[in-house]
Amino acid sequence: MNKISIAGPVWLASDIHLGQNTPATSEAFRDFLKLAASEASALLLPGDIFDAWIGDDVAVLAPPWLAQDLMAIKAVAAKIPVWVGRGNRDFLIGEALTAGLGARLLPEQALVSVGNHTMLLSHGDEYCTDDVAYQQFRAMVRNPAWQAGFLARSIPERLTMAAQARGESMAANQVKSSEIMDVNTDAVAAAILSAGVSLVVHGHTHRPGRTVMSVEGKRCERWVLPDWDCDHVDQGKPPRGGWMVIDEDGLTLFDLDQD
Ligand code: LP5
Ligand code: MN
Repeated sequence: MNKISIAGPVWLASDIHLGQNTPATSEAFRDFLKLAASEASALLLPGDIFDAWIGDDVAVLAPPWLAQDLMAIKAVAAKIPVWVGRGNRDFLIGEALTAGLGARLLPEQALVSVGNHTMLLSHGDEYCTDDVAYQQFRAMVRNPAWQAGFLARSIPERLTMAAQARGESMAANQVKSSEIMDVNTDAVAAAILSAGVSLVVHGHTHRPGRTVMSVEGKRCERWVLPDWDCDHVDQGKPPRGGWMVIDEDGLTLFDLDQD
């Protein structure tokens, strides 16, 4: 297991889902990054920073919205260590991007120690084992041969395929039960036992908060990071998002409007 030891305060955020049609979310994220640069000693972004990442080559001739967000991440990485992780929508992030940002690539699963808190950190989609259709999709797109074939296509072709996949995913999610789209407790317990920890942190499920569980008689905690969306106020959805701070006081979740 990959181990990362960092002095606090460490800030974490995931599931921002940055894209060209969500300027308010991008702006809120850039404000967050500025705050992190001045208040955190390190920043961890464990997945789904982007709504869809089709390959690191898009960063070379990035459209303005993306260039602005990448520059903002780069500016933080010039001040504090930044780890960028892959989620189910940006699993194609590679070392070319992280190197360009002056950041580091977060391993799929990492043991992160901050002071006396040691946690198993990942995006979290691997725990959704009841979602068989998703796990099949995941196995397909994580296959190196599939990835090489996809990356060999032109950028416009990849953009079209990504939009199609997003559309199909959203349609599929409409008819899935809420339980299926949450983590499977046994999968989390197995990961806890295998990593030898009592603390798990992840994103992906968009159900922020803390769950206490017992694993072979040991009290364990699972913390979930929030997702972000500041662009659907017109549909009656207030701006949403937030992050976690880990310091000597332990783990704390902050909402966007609480800073
Ligand atoms: O992302 P979210 O939160 O809406 O739902 C996820 C799971 N869905 C996904 C799929 C991604 O959203 C797709 C975007 C990837 C963009 C990257 C670019 C690479 C392009 C890939 C081209 C093939 O991760 C969803 C889970 C949910 O989380 C909760 O855990 O349920 O899983 C699904 O929706 C899977 C579906 O049930 C089945 C697969 C649908 C995709 C089909 C792809 C068709 C590709 C056509 C290309 C021509
Ligand atoms: Mn996700």
